[in-house]
Amino acid sequence: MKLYFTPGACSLSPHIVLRELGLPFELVKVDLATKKLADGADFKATHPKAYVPILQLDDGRTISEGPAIVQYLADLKPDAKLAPANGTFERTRLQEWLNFITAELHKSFGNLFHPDSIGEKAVEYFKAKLHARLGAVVEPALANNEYLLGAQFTVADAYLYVMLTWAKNFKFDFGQWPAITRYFERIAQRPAVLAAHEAETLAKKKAA
Ligand SMILES: N[C@@H](CCC(=O)N[C@@H](CS)C(=O)NCC(=O)O)C(=O)O
Repeated sequence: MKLYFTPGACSLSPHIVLRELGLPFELVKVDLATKKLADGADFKATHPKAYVPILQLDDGRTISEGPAIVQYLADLKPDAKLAPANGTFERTRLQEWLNFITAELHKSFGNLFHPDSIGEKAVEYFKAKLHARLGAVVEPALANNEYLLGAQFTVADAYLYVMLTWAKNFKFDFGQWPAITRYFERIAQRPAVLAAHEAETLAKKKAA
């Protein structure tokens, strides 16, 4: 499998999941500004969406959309329990979280990466929205739970963790969220997460 990724982007979520599962994979770096791969190839030829993450299977088929990719990966190794079994209530709960993260957090954070295009008012609007979602939804969900679904780390935690790395970079005040702080620190120490960060830092340093 190949994971098309950009260092520090939302593709870090499936990257972590691949490492958690111990699956063999190749990282292919994408320059999102030029939509080019490191060898100069056009990323649009891999997938018309031309955004990361894209997972390419060994038979050439591609999967886009982070929440779909991580569930596909988790189902390859059900014993690792990164996703509850399909058809169960718990699986629906996982999908509820994945959809919340993608629609309510990811897309609002996405806007913050383009302050010049959206303007100061919109930046303040999306920051306030994110603070509200994190404070009112995520913090209470983690107050008595190690992970979003309880005691088990799942693909939703890998995705939320990436959102929290962005919150850190945008200097959100974690002091107001003790449960989120403990959660973030716990996940940051997982060997798969450390290895993914190391690989992405290395890739970032390499010339495009
Ligand atoms: N709906 C997609 C969104 C992915 C996305 O927003 N990717 C960003 C990086 S975090 C990207 O590639 N942006 C470049 C672009 O939109 O052209 C998903 O959930 O996977």
